[in-house]
Formats: sequence, C-alpha cells, structure tokens
Amino acid sequence: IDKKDAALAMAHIYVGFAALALGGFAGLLQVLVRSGRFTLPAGIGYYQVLTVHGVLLGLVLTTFFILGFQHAAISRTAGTYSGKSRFMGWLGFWVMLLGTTMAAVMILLNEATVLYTFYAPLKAHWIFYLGLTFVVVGSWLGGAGMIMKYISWRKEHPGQPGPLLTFMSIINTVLWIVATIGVAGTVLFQLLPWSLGLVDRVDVLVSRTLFWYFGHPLVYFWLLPAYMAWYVIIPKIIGGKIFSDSLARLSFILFLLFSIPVGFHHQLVEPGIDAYWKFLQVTLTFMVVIPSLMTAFSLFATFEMYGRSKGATGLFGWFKKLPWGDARFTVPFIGMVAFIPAGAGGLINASNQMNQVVHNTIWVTGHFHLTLATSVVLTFFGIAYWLVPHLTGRILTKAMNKLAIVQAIVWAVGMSIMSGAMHAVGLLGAPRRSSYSTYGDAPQALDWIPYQIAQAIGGTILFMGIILVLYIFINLAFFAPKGEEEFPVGETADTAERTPMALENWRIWLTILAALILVAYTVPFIDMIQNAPPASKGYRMW
Ligand code: HAS
Repeated sequence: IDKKDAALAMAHIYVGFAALALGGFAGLLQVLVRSGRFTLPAGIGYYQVLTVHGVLLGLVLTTFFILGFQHAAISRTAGTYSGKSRFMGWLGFWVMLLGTTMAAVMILLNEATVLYTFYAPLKAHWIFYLGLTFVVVGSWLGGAGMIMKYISWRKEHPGQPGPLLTFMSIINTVLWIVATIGVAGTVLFQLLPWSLGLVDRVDVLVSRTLFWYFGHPLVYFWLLPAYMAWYVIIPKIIGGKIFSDSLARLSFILFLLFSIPVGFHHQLVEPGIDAYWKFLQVTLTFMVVIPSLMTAFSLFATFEMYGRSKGATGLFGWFKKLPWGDARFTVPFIGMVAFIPAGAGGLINASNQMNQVVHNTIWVTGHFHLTLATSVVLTFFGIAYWLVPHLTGRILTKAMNKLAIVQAIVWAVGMSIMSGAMHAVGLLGAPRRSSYSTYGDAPQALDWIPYQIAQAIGGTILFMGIILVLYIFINLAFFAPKGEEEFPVGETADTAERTPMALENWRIWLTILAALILVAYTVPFIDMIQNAPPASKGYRMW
C-alpha cells in the first residue's frame, strides 16, 4: 500500500504492541498473586494491576491494532487514501493517544482502579473519564476517514459492490460507532459529572446497562477483523478461493444487526430488568451465533475446495494439503480451532439457567481468554507477521516464520492450561476479579488452590509467548531484510453466485438495526427511569 497510508497504519500498530508488552506483564503479576505464592511490592494493589491488564489488552491493544489494520485493508482494496481521509486518520490517532495517556496515568497513580469495564459504582478520577472520551472521539475520527474513502470509492464505481475487505471494515466501523454511543452516554452524562462532584449519585443500573449496550458489540468489534482475515486473507495464503462473497457479506451484516441488542446477557442475574426483556435479548444472542456458524461452514468449504483441487480424497483428506509450514496460515488456524470450544462456552454463558452457575466466576475469564486472548489475538499475530513487514518494506524470513509457529504453539499450550483451569475452577465457584487474600485463603477455598497454581503455570508460559511475539514484531519492524512482503487478498471462487447489491443497501440494514435496538432497549430504559427510587433512598444509587 501507499507509503503514507502505511505510516498511518504502523503508528497504530506500534501503540498496540507497546500495550501488549505492558499489559502482558501485568497479566503475569496477576496469576502469580492469585496463586497465593506472591505478594505485589511497594503497596501496589491487585485491582490496580488488573485494571492495567484489562485496559491495555482489552481496550488499547485491540482498538489501536484494529484501526491500524482497517486503515491498511481499505487502502489496499479501495485504493490510496485521499488527503482528507489520511488527515482524519492521523487526527484520530493523536486524539486517541492523548486519551490513552490520560487514562493510563490515572490508572498508574491508582486514581482509576475501576477495571476495564469501569461502570458505577466504582469511581475514577475525572481525567480518566475524559481520557476515555478522547479515545472514543479519536476512534470516530479515524472511522470517519475510513467511511469517507468508502463513499468516494462508491461514487467512482456506481452499481458495484465495494471491495469485500473494505466493506467488512466499514461494517465494523459502523458497529463500533453505534456501540460507543452507549459508553459515551454513561461517561458524559453520569460518570464525568459524578467524578467532578457535580452530582452526588448516579443510577448504577443505568450505568451498567449503557456499558453493556456497548460491551457486547465491543467483543464483535474485536472478532470481526479476525473474521476478515479468515474469510479474505487465509484463502489467498493457502492458494485457494473465498467460498462465497455474498455469504461473507451477509454474515457481517448479521453481526451488525444482532451484536448490539443483546447486552442483557451480561446482566441476567441483575435485578431491576424484567425477565421478559432478558428473554428477548437472550433470543437475539442466539441469533448472533448464526453468522459464526456460517463462518465455520465457509471456512471448512474453502479448505475442502482447496484440498480437493490438490487431489485430496475422503472426508478429511484436505486437512493434509494445508500449508502447515506457513505461519501466516498456521497461527490464525490455531485461533480458529480454539474458537470451537470458546464459542461453545459462549452458548453456555448465554443460556439463562447455566449463566446462574457461571456468572461472576472465573469461568467467564476462561471464556474470554479463549475467545479474545486466543482466537482473536493469535489471528492478530498471524496478520502482523505479514502486515508489519509489508508496511515497513521488509520480509518475513524463514527463521522468523518458524519462530512464529513456535510462538503460537507456546501460546496454545499456555492458554490451554490457564484457560482450562479457569473454566474448571469456575464451576467449583471460584470468583473472578478477586485477589487471593479476598477469598483464596479461606478454608472453603482450599479446593481451588491446585487450579490457581495451574493458572500461574499457564500464565507464565503465556508470558514467554508474549516475549517471543514482541521479539518477532521488533525484528519485522526494524531489523528484517528489506524487501516486499505480500498483502494477501483472496478472490471469490468461480462457482460462487454474483453478489446482490441489496447486501450493500445501507438504508435497509441501518433501519433494521435501529428498529432492533429500539425494540430491545426502549421499554427497559423507561422501566429503569420510572422505577428508579428517589435518590434519597440510596437504592441502586451511589
Ligand atoms: Fe462472550 C462474556 C456469550 C463470543 C468475549 N465474552 C464475555 C466477556 C468477554 C467476552 C470479554 O451470554 C466478559 C465480559 C465481562 O468482563 O464481564 N460470547 C457469548 C456468545 C458468543 C460469545 C454467545 N465473547 C465472544 C467473543 C468474544 C467474547 C467472540 C471476544 C472476542 N459472553 C457471552 C455471555 C457472557 C460473555 C453470555 C456473559 C457471561 C456472564 O455471566 O458474565 C458467540 O458469539 C460465540 C459463537 C461462536 C461459535 C464458534 C464458531 C466457530 C468457528 C471456528 C471454525 C473453525 C475452523 C477450523 C473452521 C458458535 C467460526 C477447524 C478445523 C479443525 C480441523 C477442527
């Protein structure tokens, strides 16, 4: 891609990997503390370190990496950015970086130990909330740059569907913009005034609901770039074709429609929300599983078509034909395999009765270390292994390719141990987000100890994985031999149907999206506001 666009994308990716280094270290400290064998020095608190870990890895690494990747993907498939798009991209980057710095300083000063979900009643310094506001506004500016490029492409190519990777990036951007309205609402109207002392109390239920209106689509904002790689990039890397352009687009549209009106599945045990609305949102949650099943189907089809074209026979003969020695394929593939148990865990979480068992246990932490920290993050690493050299004008050498495969195996082993132990001990009732000294040393908790130690072992192996990926990243960014690394973009299979233009009719999809959000949230919000007890009673208010 164009050098100036490459610089914009790389700027985001540098910040993402810096967050990985610091956030990963915080993760190591955490599993050690939870094992009960280690105490943090200098009076640093467990929850402070947990906040550093969650914010840096869950919010900073993801948002910066995703925006960087999407800028590159759009520039590659829709063409070089105009001056205006690039300006918006840079403006967004600097505003986000300013916001991140403000929030990070407050966390390090222990003025914002509110975890990565930061909803009330935990309260942070106002600078933290202002920083978050800048991060969100910055991401909107960057997103606006992408949308401007897409609009100009469509004007130049009337009657044609946008390039698939660009279309997918725009879906993810729209999803992000609609989702962040919720978090902007709670930050601007509740948390900022409260932390500035302008109001005494805030309604915690409203704060949590606005957060989860954002918090669930957030996880698909993380997932969709991985799906972009699985749908569009992996077929090219293995030498095959995309099974169907229309299927890929439809699955992204379904994510846009169904990922937002489902936040209540994080609030199933919460009083103050009528069971009817929880039921409705759980039903919608099961709808958002469908595009993932479509993705699994499409991936198997791509692999099988490719394998058969190479002479594979039998039901699974294609498996042997895949390019196992190529890190650009193998690393994300390990992520795909992890997504099968990870997704199954999600279905358990979403089932009302089973949620009563797992909610607020460390099972949930196990779930998102398989989804986000394995499927998504390994795919991001797999992307970085060709994207970083592509952007810096270098190549992925054979030695780095091998090391990248070793890295992914180390990661998979560490994560299987850590996340497996989290799932298991969660079923024994071990709570999430609690320091060893909060519950772990109680006699009733003795059964948990072996699992906590397994978590520490898994977490330590994972930390080695982080050191390896950082080593590879620094090599690819600064030291690998100069050359041209391909930005792979797959073509659609000849057998696929033509893509209907209705799939790119934003009027239809945005109308359905607005209708679904209104149906899922209007009455519950009216209920919350009408039934809120007077502030003087204190209930639900802090
Ligand atoms: Fe989740 C909690 C439900 C997916 C992340 N989730 C969380 C939290 C996070 C998170 C961070 O309903 C904790 C939030 C907090 O701090 O409190 N989740 C789901 C459901 C799905 C799901 C139904 N989650 C994700 C993804 C995440 C993520 C993706 C991040 C990226 N989750 C929940 C619920 C809770 C929750 C409840 C609240 C729990 C509570 O009580 O607090 C679904 O989207 C999953 C669908 C996935 C599939 C799998 C498809 C498989 C594919 C791979 C194909 C493989 C191939 C290769 C082709 C159905 C596509 C195979 C080759 C071979 C040879 C085998």
